[in-house]
Amino acid sequence: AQDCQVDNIQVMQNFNRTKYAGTWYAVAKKDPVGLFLLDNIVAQFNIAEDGQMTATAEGRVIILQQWELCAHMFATFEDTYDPAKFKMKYWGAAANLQTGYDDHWVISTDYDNYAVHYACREKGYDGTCIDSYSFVFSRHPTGLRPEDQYIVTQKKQEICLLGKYRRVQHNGRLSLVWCYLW
Ligand code: DAO
Repeated sequence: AQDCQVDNIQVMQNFNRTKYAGTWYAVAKKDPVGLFLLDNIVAQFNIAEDGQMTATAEGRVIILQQWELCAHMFATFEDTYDPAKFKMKYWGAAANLQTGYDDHWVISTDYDNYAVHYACREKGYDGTCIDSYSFVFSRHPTGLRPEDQYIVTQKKQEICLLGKYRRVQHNGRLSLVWCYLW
């Protein structure tokens, strides 16, 4: 059982950022308050020669309640005492996109197929999270392999978000060309 205390959440043991690098497709997402990225979300993690992790991401967003566009996002990661816990500074290529400074925790990954990410933006007085978001990433845009589903479900439960995810579509609504036009 889990007590849902943010401080007690178990993250990936011996996290290896080099193996984590590369392209990940978001296949499920638990949204934060004021959600931003809607679907066709693809993140690319890079490790510099000095070990610094950065990322670029794109996804479909709606801004000002009606304008649909492709968000090009950039992120830099600060290391913490735990190799699987980062602080992520992010901003958009266009000024009207979201900026922020969030946790970026890698809960579990096999590096080759799936990854479960978690960020708590606001903790309540009782130590549980009152505004979180989480991505389930896959190396494959088609989704998780059946053999990865059990562990991902376990991890969703451990971070107290089981049943709170929606599926993230990859329907080319955000094709490279469409994205490039922005
Ligand atoms: O979509 O509502 C939301 C929250 C996500 C905001 C951060 C996105 C930009 C950086 C993505 C890097 C990889 C996770």
